[in-house]
Amino acid sequence: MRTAQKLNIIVEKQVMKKTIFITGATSGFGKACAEKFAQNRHRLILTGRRSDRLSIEAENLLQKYGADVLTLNFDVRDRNAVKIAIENLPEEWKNIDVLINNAGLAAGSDPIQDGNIDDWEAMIDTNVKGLLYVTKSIFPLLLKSECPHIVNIGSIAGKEVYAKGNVYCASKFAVDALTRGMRIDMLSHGIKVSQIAPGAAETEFSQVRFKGDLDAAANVYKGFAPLQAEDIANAVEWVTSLPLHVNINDLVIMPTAQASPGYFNKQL
Ligand code: NDP
Ligand code: 8X3
Repeated sequence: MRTAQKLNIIVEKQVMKKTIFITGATSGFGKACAEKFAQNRHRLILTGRRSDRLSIEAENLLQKYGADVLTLNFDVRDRNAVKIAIENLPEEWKNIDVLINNAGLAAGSDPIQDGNIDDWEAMIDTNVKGLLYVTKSIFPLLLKSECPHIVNIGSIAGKEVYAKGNVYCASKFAVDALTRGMRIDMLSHGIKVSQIAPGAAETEFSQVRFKGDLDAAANVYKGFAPLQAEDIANAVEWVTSLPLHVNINDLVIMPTAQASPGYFNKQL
């Protein structure tokens, strides 16, 4: 039997307890991933800007699953804050197996000619530059892992553009390109790099996009069954639990009632 095969079998048998670093864990997909991984007894580093939510979540996961959770409070747009937070991780948290680059947002929904420049900057700085800052800082810590893996949360918006999606779509096209580029550059380090690209999912995403207009947000999901955060957490869990020699490069997940951005089977 070849060494790689033997190693696979050993790792699979051990049902490894991994350390999982999740950005944007205060809501939506990131929070659902935290719950899923805590349930499966992994160690978690949860990050986000809303420290009150992080504390409540860590306590909740401890009570429910006895989960070992560290919380880090930073804005992914702040490159120094990202670097300092990760450099100053306690020694026992410096072996990271899985990075889930999830923090992100859409801000606004306007034709590009009417676009708000602050919105553009928020999306590019968070979805693209934030992902880069976190990845660069976490990379050396992944090298100590026996099963290093980066999962980028892209979007169907990174596959096809839609009306008024312009800059958000561009930022997610960038995530798609960066995922492919990372996979090539990190190949020789044995790091798996995957992208999960969801369609419409009911989280706080649309509340953020429409800046707290709850009616506009609810309207997005009217008349069909959107994805739920747990659906994406289940996919992330599956992608990160495959044998060492198997990588899912790209997983596009849509609600059954959505064919592509803008094409829905709505029962209104
Ligand atoms: P939510 O708004 O529910 O969650 C977004 C998370 O990102 C929050 O935890 C938020 O934390 C964090 N975040 C946002 N900006 C920053 C920042 N500057 N620094 C640190 N953390 C930040 O949305 P989703 O769960 O839906 O979104 C998660 C990812 O999935 C995003 O990348 C989004 O683009 C993508 N996506 C969403 C889809 C959907 O339809 N919902 C479909 C396809 C992809 P906090 O505010 O506390 O900092
Ligand atoms: C979020 C999904 O279709 O609103 O990335 O862009 S969509």
